Amino acid sequence: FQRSPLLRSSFLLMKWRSLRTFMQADFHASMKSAHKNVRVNSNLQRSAAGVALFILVKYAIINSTTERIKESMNQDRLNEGLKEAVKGFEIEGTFVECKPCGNGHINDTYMLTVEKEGKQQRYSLQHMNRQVFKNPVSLMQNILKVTDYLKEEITKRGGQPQRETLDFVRSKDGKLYFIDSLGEYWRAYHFIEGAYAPQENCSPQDFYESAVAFGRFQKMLSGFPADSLEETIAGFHDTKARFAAFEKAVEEDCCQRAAGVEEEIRFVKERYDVACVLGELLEKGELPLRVTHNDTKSNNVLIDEETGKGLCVIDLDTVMPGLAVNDFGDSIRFGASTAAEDEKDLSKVSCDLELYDLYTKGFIEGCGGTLTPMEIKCLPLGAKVMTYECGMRFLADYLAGDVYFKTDYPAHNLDRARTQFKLVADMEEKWQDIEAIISKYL
Ligand code: ADP
Ligand code: GN1
Ligand code: MG
Repeated sequence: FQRSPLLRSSFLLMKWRSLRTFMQADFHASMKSAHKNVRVNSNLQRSAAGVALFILVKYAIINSTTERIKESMNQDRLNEGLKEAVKGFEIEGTFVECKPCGNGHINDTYMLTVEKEGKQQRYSLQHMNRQVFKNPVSLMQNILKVTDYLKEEITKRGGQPQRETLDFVRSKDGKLYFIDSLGEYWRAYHFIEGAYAPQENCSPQDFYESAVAFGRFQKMLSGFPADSLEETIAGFHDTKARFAAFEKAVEEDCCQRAAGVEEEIRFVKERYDVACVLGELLEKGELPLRVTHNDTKSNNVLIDEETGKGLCVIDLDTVMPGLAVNDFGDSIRFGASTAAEDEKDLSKVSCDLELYDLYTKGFIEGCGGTLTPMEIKCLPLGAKVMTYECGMRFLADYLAGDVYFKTDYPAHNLDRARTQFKLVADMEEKWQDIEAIISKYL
């Protein structure tokens, strides 16, 4: 399969996706019944279990082969596009290397190095996910408007606009993006040197600095005309709409996975009020609509290696009108957890209140007085809603057959959903302590 393009394309024609979905559902169902069977103490049933296990092993082999073919086909396409994209931008110098960078769930990011006049220069090169971002052109225009505005604000504050916000490299035909021969969209930014993106297990100090940076980002954009931005993903943090999409995924149950996750489905459904609460406060005018980042994981901030301070907020695909409490909340969801987003051992997952406190302090400082008392009061709600929403999105994607988030194994989205629900439950238990933290800042 690896060597024969003919065999690979014929597999593609067989619609590998539906084949895989069918086999996965069948695989899980057979696994369950095989488990039940081996417990029964009759010879006949034992041999039936043997046959079932034999079929299972066969399915497993075909299943993983199909998965590998899918991955290698996608990888081949991506690599081809990458080669074209490297040549598609206004980048001078001789090619040195281009390697994957970061661990986002949506786009594919690379660090490109070229050499010019004996000096190495780096760029961040990104392949946009068209399934998720339906209109990459208006998305790129959003980012240009926001970064142009930020450059002015940074200059006014005496900062360094080239390092403190993203800076596009144009394509050879002067555009903000490059389209490869397969119609895939790519973009390039100047690489911000001497900085790093803190991951989920980062130091408390880096977490705090990320909070200051996201807060400052919010403050700097407080005068930006929100209505000039396109919505890059419709209803991105409309948790009520996410709930409806989740219910649809449960009803359709296209991979027959729902029966195995009844407890998780119940967890989501019992908390419909969590899905509605922020939308209602927004409608009543109790929370203001602002220009927000909407994807505030700590690895979307760069920390300056020399000063240790938050330098630049990156990953601007979802900058849109939104709620400040959601920006706060998404950071808490990711960074105040004691375990990774996909930790399998749920006993390791909880919400660390010291990190919670530290982030609250940094975010409020960074916002520099722009948050209303009601926004500060609602910060814990933002954390709970974002965690609940993210868990619901992971679970909906698991039920839909892993079509949105990148996954490394079949139950990856389910593992992610479970950590989020564990965090929500933990926040509920610690609610009084969390409110005590917030009251210090009111
Ligand atoms: P993703 O959608 O893959 O999360 P990001 O824009 O967050 O994409 O980039 C992924 C990682 O690449 C970041 O965490 C950061 O380490 C690095 N990175 C991206 N752009 C730049 C840049 N302009 N300068 C320096 N590092 C960058
Ligand atoms: C995605 O692309 P990345 O990894 O920064 C997702 C976020 C989720 C996050 C969960 C556009 O972010 O909304 O919170 O995964 N981004 C999009 O880790 O859907
Ligand atoms: Mg990112």
